[in-house]
Amino acid sequence: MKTVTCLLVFLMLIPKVQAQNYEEAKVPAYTLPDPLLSLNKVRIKTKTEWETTRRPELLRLFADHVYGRSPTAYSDIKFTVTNENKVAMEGRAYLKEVRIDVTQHQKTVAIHLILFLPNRVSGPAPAFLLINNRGKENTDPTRATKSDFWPAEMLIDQGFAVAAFHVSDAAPDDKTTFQNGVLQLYPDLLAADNGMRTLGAWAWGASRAMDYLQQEARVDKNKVAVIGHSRGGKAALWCAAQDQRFALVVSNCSGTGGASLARRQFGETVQRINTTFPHWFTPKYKQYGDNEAALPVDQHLLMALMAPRPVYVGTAVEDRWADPLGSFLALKNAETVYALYGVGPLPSATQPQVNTPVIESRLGYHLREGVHNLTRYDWTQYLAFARYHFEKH
Ligand code: GTR
Repeated sequence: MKTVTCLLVFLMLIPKVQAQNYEEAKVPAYTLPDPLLSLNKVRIKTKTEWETTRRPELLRLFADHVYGRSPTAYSDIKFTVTNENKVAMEGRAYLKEVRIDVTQHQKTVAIHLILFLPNRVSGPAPAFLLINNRGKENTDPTRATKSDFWPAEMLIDQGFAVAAFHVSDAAPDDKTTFQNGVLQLYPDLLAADNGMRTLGAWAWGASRAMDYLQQEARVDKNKVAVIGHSRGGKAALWCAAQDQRFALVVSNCSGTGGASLARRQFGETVQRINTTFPHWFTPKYKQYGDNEAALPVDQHLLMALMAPRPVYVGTAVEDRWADPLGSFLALKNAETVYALYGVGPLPSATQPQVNTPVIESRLGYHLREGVHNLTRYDWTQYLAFARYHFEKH
C-alpha cells in the first residue's frame, strides 16, 4: 500500500517538474530584439538618438505590452509627517513617518513612507528606498522587530538613509482587490487593455515616495536608489526605467517580468505568471503566454532603460524559478546601450561563479548560494555597489 501511495505521489509530481523547465537543454532557440534597432529599422548610433528615439519607443512598448501605462498626472500631492523620533536606533537615526496623499479626480490615496536618516551624516545622505512586498513587520519603524529583509541599522551605520513603503498602499496584491489603491484615481487605466495593474501601481508608489525624498533636505536627491525583491524587484526595475530621478536600481531575485529573459522560458514562464498573478501585468501581456517570440521587447531592454545609471541584479543558486542565468544574460545584452555613454561592459563574458559579486561595473550582478530571499549577504553587496558608484566611478 505504501509503495502504491509513493508511486502515485511521484506520478503526480512529474507534470509539475516538467512544467518548471529547469533544463538548460530545453531552452528554445531565440533571437532577442536589438536594443539599437528601432521599430522602423533605424540603427541607433548615438546617445542622443537613443534618448530621443529608441528610449521613448521602448518605454511605450513596455507600457503597452507588459506593465501597462502609468498615470501622467495628479492634481495634488501633500506630505504630512505623522510621527518622528530624532533619537531612533539609540540616537543613531532620525525617524520620520510621512503620509503622502495623492489626489486626482477628487479622490485621494495615501502612501505611508517610513524613513530613517543617519544622524552622524551632517550633509544630505544617499538613500535606499525599498518597495516592500512582504509583511509590514519587515519595516518596523519602532525597530522592536528587526529583519534582514530591510536591515535598516546596517544602512544607517554606513551613512545611508533608508526608506520603505508597503505595496498594499499603492495596490493590494490580490487579484480581486488590486484596484482598491491608486487605480481608484485612474479609472481610465483600469478600463484599458494597456493600463497599469499592480506592478505599475507599485512603481508609481515608489515615484511618489521619491517626490517626498526630493524635497527632504537630509537626503541627497541625486543619490537615491530603489530596491525590491521578487515582485518588488520587478516593480523597482519598471520604476527606475520610467523615473530617471532614481540614480541606481537593485533588483533582487526578480525573475520573470523582472530581470530574467522571457524568451528563455526557464522556470516561471509568461503563461504561468499571468495565470498565477493575473493582476500584476497589463491585460495585453497575456497574449504572450507560450508566444514569447512575439513580444516586441525582452527584459534586456528594461536593463538598457537604466543606462547610463548603475543597475545591480542579485540572484540565488536555488532560485531557479527566477532564472539566474537568464537575469545575467539580460544584463549582458544591455551593454551596447551603456557603450553609447562610454560605459564599459560587465567584466565577465559568462555567468560569474557563486558568491563572486561584480561590483565595480555599472552592470552589477551576483549569484549567491541559497534560496529565493533578500538577505544580509545581498544587502552587503548592494551597499558596496552603491558606495562604489555614488563615490563617482
Ligand atoms: C513567486 C512568483 C514570482 C515572484 C515571487 C515573489 O511565486 O512566481 O514571480 O515574484 O513569487 O514575489 O516572491
